[in-house]
Amino acid sequence: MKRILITGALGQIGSELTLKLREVYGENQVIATDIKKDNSEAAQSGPFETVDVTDFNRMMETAKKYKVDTIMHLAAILSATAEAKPVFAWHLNMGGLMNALETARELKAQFFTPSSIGAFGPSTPKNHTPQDTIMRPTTMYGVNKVAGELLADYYFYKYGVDTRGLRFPGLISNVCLPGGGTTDYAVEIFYEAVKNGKYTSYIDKGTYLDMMYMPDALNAIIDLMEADTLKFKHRNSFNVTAMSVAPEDIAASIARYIPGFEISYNVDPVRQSIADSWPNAIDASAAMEEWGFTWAYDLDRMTKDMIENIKKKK
Ligand code: NAD
Ligand code: AKB
Repeated sequence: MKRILITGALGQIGSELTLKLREVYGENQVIATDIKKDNSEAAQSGPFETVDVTDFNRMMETAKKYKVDTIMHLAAILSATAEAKPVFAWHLNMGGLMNALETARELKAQFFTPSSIGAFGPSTPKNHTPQDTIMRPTTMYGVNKVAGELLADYYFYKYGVDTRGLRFPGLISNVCLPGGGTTDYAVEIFYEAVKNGKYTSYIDKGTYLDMMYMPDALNAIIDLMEADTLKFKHRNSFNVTAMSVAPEDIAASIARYIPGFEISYNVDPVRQSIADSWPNAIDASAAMEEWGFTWAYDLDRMTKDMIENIKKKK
């Protein structure tokens, strides 16, 4: 049975991943950590420790205390915040990752960290973006993600750490709101649709980006970590996606469930230029072939579920 330490466990992914892993492996097997503590279920439903990932000694002490054999490193700042604070982003995203990898090396733990479609850049092929392709991102977040993928590969080749990763698209969810990302609009739009029946998008119409619903993202993490490595040609990180959509596609899907829903645009130049530097639609065939990646939610199925869940919270 795995014993897993999660960093950044109270964020958009961690708040749901912690609960899912506790369901699968048992509540005491999953140690949630974050720089802050709150009243969320992830912080309350099993072991929780306050850990700042830039503090190596604290991370190591916590990992040893619970004798963990798996580290899932989520703590990071996302694309828009990283663009506003590039030096801080380097310090947190790269320093935190190095500390987490060193902890995994010393404890001989399996290791997961997410990369992102943000690892690609304007010279990357925009459509059917291959698994192995040009990666020259023009954002600090993208630079961190490419460097992170290479560093995780290095820890595998040099030290034999079982590192694995996914290049996530924008993740859409309804438990913890995202913060500081470029794709956050694709979550906000659902909350505003339920609350006000309209949404002003900071990303322009016609901007296609990959997206995925959180339940599919959580299953992808577990499937990847449980996968037999026999068929692996890659490790860090696999392209995964469930849909390629523009704001008007999400709006049209919402209008099927909330008649009269309206979208308007007030484009934020910073986040728009980040979005424009990312692919329209990535190719996830390596993940499908090497460990059986699959997904359940297309746009309409996700929209229905998002709206039902957000309405329940009202
Ligand atoms: P998030 O911003 O929602 O959560 C990050 C968490 O890290 C927060 O709970 C925050 O308190 C914590 N944190 C910040 N600084 C910390 C520190 N110094 N020490 C410990 N914890 C700290 O982020 P998320 O969306 O859950 O993303 C998690 C990972 O997944 C990141 O690496 C991100 O780049 C990646 N990712 C996310 C998405 C997405 O759409 N959410 C897409 C692609 C990749
Ligand atoms: C962001 O927009 O920064 C994230 C991501 C796609 O990595 N959601």
